[in-house]
Amino acid sequence: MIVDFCGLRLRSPVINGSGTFDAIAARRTFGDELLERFPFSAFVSKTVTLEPRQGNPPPRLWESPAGLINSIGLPNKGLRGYLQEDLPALADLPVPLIVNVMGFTRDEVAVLVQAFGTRDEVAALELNVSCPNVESGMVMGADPAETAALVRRVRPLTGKPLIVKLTPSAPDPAAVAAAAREAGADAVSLINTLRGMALAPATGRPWLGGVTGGLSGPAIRPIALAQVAQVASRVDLPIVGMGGVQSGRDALDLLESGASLVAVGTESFRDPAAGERIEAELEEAGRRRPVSPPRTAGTTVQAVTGSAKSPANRTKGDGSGQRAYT
Ligand code: RRO
Repeated sequence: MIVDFCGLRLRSPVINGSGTFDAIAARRTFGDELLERFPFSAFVSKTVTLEPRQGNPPPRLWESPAGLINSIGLPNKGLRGYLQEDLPALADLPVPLIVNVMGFTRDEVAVLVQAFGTRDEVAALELNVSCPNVESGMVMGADPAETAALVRRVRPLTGKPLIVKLTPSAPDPAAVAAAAREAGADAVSLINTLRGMALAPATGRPWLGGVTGGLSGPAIRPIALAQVAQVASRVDLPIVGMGGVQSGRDALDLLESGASLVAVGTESFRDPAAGERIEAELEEAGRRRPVSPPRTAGTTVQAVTGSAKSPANRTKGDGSGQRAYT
């Protein structure tokens, strides 16, 4: 299932959703076995901001009947700490590294894109314009014009692929995707979480320290499917589809709806090896129900050639947009 995504050659279409798999902690826990059997074909980092952040006060998680509400609040070491401590560790991973960045102003994002966009360890950048857990409550990616202005500002700063992570809360996510494309984005990823809330049973007061949080997991899968299909039908850009993927069938559904890659998120909290399982299930499901040719240029999925365990190589794709799923 070799995939060519924006010039990155990946062993399969299955990657992780930002912030849902801590590769550095997993390396400490599983040792070199993690490198030999890395569960995803590319690794997407947790969001990095310019300055270090503590994140939101606890509690930060609430399990709902079919999902998870998080109010993590972007804890991270900031650009400097990330470059010094995390980037060298992540450069050891056997798959391409996609760094997810977020800023509170366009200038902040520009500094981050410039810094990561010139590093050999980084294969691509994901612009997070969709975090639901910031104090201002403002989400840049809800507005097509704001999103376009951001992409236009940072596009000249790197030759690496720029993926824009969309919010499901935009009135018209396809309009935001179209604006991102016009401004020079190479791909979009969707969906981020949906704002939700839970009350503590004992007090009737909000459970989460951040009061509200982002809902993920199977509860949002139908929304993801609908939004991916809508963006795919209106915008000619490769899509990373995500939202409640738990099985190869779920992944296949997103691919059939127009995604070129699929990201596994909440399921990795339950099973850190979920990516590997879903990759195997997808291969099997794809044999039974082949994916129709894509409507999107810039992505190629080829027949299985060789071991799924072999490290992904980075090569430029031919952008032919042909896809055969066998
Ligand atoms: O850190 C978070 O609270 C968070 C982020 Br950056 C995001 O993009 N989506 C989410 O559900 N939580």
